[in-house]
Amino acid sequence: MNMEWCASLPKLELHAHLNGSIRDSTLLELTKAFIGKGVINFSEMEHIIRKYNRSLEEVFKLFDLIRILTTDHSTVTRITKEVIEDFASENVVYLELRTTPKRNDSVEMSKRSYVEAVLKGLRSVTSVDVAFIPHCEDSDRIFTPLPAINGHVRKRIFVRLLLSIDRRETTEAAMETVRLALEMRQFGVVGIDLSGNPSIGDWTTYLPALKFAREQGLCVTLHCGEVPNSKEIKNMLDFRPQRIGHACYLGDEHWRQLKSSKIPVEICLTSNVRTMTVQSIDVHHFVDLYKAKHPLVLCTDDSGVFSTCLSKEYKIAADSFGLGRREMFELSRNAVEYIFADSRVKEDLRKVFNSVAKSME
Ligand code: 6MZ
Repeated sequence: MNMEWCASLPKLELHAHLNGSIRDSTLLELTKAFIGKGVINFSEMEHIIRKYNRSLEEVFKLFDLIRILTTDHSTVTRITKEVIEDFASENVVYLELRTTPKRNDSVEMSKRSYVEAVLKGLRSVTSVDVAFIPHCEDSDRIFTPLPAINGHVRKRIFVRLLLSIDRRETTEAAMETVRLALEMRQFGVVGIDLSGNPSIGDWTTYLPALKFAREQGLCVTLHCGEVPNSKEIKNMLDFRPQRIGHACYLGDEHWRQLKSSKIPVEICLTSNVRTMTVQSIDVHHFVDLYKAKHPLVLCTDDSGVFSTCLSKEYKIAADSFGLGRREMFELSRNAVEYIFADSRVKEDLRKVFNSVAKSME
């Protein structure tokens, strides 16, 4: 599949972690700024950043290092801005960006001020139009091309936020994140994600917070089956989240349950192959789910950490599974139905795809 075509296709990104999506150049620049402070070892950090295949455990070590580099408000704002620009530049028309609100007393950061720094990042994007405040979008605006300036049509992107609960947190900390998400709904927070090192913690710790989120009308997505843990996978599917991410270590019984539940799956091909949670791309469960017409969406997970982008994930899927342009277009279009934003946004996105479909005829 032609990479240019994959890049030009309108796409939706529903599984992207902010701190996993930092540009390599920014990460190295931030690392250099820490040289001599005795906090990190630059050559070790550079080696880890440039390493290709990493086990899941190594990936989480890298996240701990990244966390050290991105602990102040201005860096959070900067990386948010860059991540939005990068997704928009490859024609992502809707992005659900997830991030774990963090408290850092040394820089007077609370979970709330962390999210405010993310929002500042969204507001500071100038190279593309960013629509992130619900009910503020003019429904005609998003798909009607603006007049070209110097031959360039301004790109537009819808952005919504998911607040992540890290599996290292306590029940109370998870509750605080959910309460924050509820307060921040007016600024485009639409849901809660459970993520973090899947070998750590027991997900029932977060169940009270996840149930509360759902009762209050927030959508929930869970990292499910990144490691073999049959009981947890079953319990997560029983919970019936609005979406799940990964779904790598599901047994026959889980597959049956998943398929009958129709819970959409966020598929992260490169991430799964690089962290060896699937043996190789040709045995990836995408094929089984796709053939079963199960709701699924291609995502990057951590475009920075895994040196990928959404267009590349589409190309990999097309090349690995023998899908043509029509199938890839429909795959992208179907994702509209699985977003957490409201029906107005869905309607606008359907129009985007309808107008592109017409131009393809
Ligand atoms: C589980 C993951 C992840 O939240 O600091 N994260 N959790 N599985 C994965 N697959 C490889 N990739 C990223 O972004 C980084 C955080 O997202 C979660 C981890 O908790 C990581 O620390 P934020 O913006």
